[in-house]
Formats: sequence, structure tokens, C-alpha cells
Amino acid sequence: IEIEKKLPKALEHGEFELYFQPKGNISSTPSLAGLEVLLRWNDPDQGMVPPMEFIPVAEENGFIIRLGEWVLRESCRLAKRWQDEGYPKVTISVNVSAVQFRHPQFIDVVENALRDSGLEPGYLELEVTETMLNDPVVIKEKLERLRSQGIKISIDDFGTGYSSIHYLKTLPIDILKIDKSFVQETPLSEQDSTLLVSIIQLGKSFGLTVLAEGVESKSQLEFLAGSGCDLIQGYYYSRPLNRAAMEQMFKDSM
Ligand code: G
Ligand code: G
Ligand code: NA
Ligand code: MN
Repeated sequence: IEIEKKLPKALEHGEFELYFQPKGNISSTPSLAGLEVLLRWNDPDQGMVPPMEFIPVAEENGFIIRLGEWVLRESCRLAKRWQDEGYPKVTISVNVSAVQFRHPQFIDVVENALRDSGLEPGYLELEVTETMLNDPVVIKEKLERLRSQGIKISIDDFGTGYSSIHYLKTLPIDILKIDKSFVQETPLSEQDSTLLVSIIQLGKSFGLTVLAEGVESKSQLEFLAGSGCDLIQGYYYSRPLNRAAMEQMFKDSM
């Protein structure tokens, strides 16, 4: 059967699983700054199905509303539980789909997830993409309401959408996540390196925290450290981890 028909059952049967990719403060030995939640579907027939295969389908048929709510609730619940168990307190970032963000109940869903879990809003970060910012009036109100409660907002995959510097100026944003495509050929490609430095400076000039995605090597880390980047994410620091591996990393960092 098609993916579309299997998704609701998959949720009922507990086939979705959260993975976590650590974010590190930049230094020669990065320290744990936060983690991004990455959804996985463990389908009994096909094994692990990557999000790129089921999230677009879920966005198209609207199932992303329920799935996204589940991810938010589970993420907040687990983050609070980790804090209660004495693990280091770090922010947890959840990806938000455009369909989810546009939904009239989105703010309520976020508020309920926070309230029911008991997680302080300052530990929740929402990752939105540039393409979602095309509707600046509506978006601005929603972002401001979330932000006024202490929730952090990051722009994901920055540089790949219809980026407008105007958004950086007018929207309440905390973190710029530079897309991995700008990092991958750095520092070998002089052009990409120059571009990367420019984007970091752009973010810093707006007072934002700047994170580089897709960091895979020591030379990339060193280049970014020398360019004023604040945070890194990528295989060099850590791959996405399942819950047990994430808890082990917490322990190692204490
Ligand atoms: O590891 P990676 O294959 O996890 O992620 C692929 C894409 O899926 C990324 O663009 C990521 O932002 C997106 N993604 C991962 N988890 C979620 C989620 O819970 N919700 C949404 N909307 N997108 C997600
Ligand atoms: O769109 P978003 O930034 O949320 O997507 C993150 C995606 O990037 C996930 O699929 C994740 O597995 C992947 N990813 C994370 N770190 C690296 C990395 O160092 N290199 C590459 N190629 N992909 C990465
Ligand atoms: Na993301
Ligand atoms: Mn990204």
C-alpha cells in the first residue's frame, strides 16, 4: 500500500521514533549546546524510512498536523524528563513544516505541549524555513507570540530559499542556521568560503546566533571558528543519535 494510507496506523502503532542531532558550541573540542529532533519512521515492511520520503506526503494530505503535534509533545516531554533526570539542560529544536505553522491552532498546540510537559519555553526552539516567511504579516504575528513566551526561533537551511535580508530585519528571529551546501566545499573552494564568511557576518550584524550545518571535517570547524560562527552541527561533531545514544552522549559530557 501507499505511504499515505500507512501513516495514521504507523502513528497508532508507535512506529515513529525521535532521533537527536547534537549542536556544539564552536571550539577545538565543541561542547553540547543543544539538539535537533529528527523524525524517523521505522516501518515493519520497509525498515527505516527517511523523512524526505514521508514528510512531503504527510504535508500534502494534512497528516503532518497530527504527526507534527506528536513530535512537539514527545520532544517537550522527553526534554523535561532529561532535565529531571539531571542531564545537562540544553535547548531542544523541533522542525516545523509550513503546513503546520499556517494552521490556526498552531500556537495552542505549542502552548499545550509546553504546559503538559512542564518544560520551560526557553528550552524550546522552533526551526522554520525561509520559504515559510513569504507571508510576512501573518508570520510576524505568530512568531512574535511564540517569542514573547521565551520560545527561540531559528531559520533553517538559510541561503537556499528565496532569502530576503528584509526578513532578518523585520522578523523576530534568534538563530540563523546556514545550509550545509555553503559548508561542504569550504575551505577548499575560495568562492564558497567567501560566501560562508559573508553569511556569518550578515547574521552577526543582525545580532543573531549563527550555526553552520553539515560540518564534516576539522578544517571546516577551524575555518568557521576563525570566521565568528557560534555553533556547529554535522557529522564531525555527531551524527543523529537514537535516544540511548543521546543519553550516553549526555553522560560523557558531564
Ligand atoms: O536526517 P534528515 O534526513 O533527518 O532530515 C531530512 C529532512 O527532514 C530535513 O529537512 C529535516 O528538517 C526534515 N525533518 C526531520 N524531522 C522532521 C520533523 O519532525 N518535522 C518536519 N516538518 N521535518 C522534519
Ligand atoms: O533541513 P534540515 O537542516 O533539518 O536537515 C538536516 C539533514 O542534514 C538531516 O537529513 C541530517 O541527517 C543531515 N545532516 C546532518 N549533519 C550532516 C552532515 O554533516 N553532512 C551531511 N551531508 N548531512 C548531514
Ligand atoms: Na532542521
Ligand atoms: Mn537545515
